[in-house]
Amino acid sequence: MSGGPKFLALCGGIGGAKLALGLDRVLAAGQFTVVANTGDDFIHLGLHVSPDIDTLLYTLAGLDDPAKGWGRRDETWTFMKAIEALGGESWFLLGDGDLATHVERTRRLAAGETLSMVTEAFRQRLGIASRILPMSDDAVRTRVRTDEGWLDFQHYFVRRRCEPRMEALEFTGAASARMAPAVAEALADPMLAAIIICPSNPYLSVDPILAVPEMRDALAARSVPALAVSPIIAGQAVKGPTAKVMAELGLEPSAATVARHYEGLIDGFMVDTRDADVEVPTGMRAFAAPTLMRSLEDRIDLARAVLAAGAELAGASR
Ligand code: FO1
Repeated sequence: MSGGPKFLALCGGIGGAKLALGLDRVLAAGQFTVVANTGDDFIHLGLHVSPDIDTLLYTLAGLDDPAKGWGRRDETWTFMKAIEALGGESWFLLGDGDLATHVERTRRLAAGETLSMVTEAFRQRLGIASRILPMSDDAVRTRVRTDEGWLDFQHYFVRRRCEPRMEALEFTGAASARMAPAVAEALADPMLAAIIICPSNPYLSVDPILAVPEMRDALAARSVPALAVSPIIAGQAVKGPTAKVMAELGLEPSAATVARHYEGLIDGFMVDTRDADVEVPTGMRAFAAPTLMRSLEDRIDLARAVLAAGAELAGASR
């Protein structure tokens, strides 16, 4: 375990996990903790599925499927084919290896473990150096109001492929949810040097984390620099529906809009070099670096740029 400075990241799934991997690779064991969105969690086929936690587990363990961005690489689909043949629900794809994660998580939760305990056990078994924590052990569920009515998150995102027009978002259970105990400890750690908001969807993936009152309060009252990385590059989302969601919510899909969204919660905003002229709210500093992460080197380079920006912000506030 390192006695050096510590870093905490807030993260959704695919896009955010790329930066989390870069940070995991450049920081020593014990220096990096990543807090995962659990608003996407749901019970499917009787199993507790935690998509963003699993994307982080698989990505940091080198088990991820880089093509899909979710699930495991070299996956087989015997279970899916069998359940389809029986007329069961087959819209949400659970690979055979991935299925083991959900079965074992569900068993442990039923035996009384918290989601934090289960995630920690999996992290250790998979040999991951950085800590992965759910934002809360209480159930927070993202729901989407659309022109077809209210939809649970995975029904909107996967079953309906984000096609219905989004009108509003709700994070059921967030108002009374407590942040996970280890998240509180990590935030109170005197060695904490910076908080990083990964380039995840601000509305679908980061807002559920910030909807937990203690999380938002901790960020608003931070005593270390916080910085976010824009998931929007030159008005476009790298992957996923961020730009579509922003347009439907009446927001201009731009890095500047994301910066305004995090006003009061961050001190620094990292944009792609193409957006280097971004306008950020007063009191926030903009940084620019190549943020498109295609290779492991890109992930590591961005992680280093983010850490350097955090150090600059800390230096400036001293
Ligand atoms: N995303 C899809 O687009 N289609 C799927 O069938 C699907 C299955 C799936 C299974 C396990 C898992 O952990 C994630 C899965 N995802 C799937 C991804 C996921 O639901 C979303 O990308 C996230 O919730 C958004 O961060």
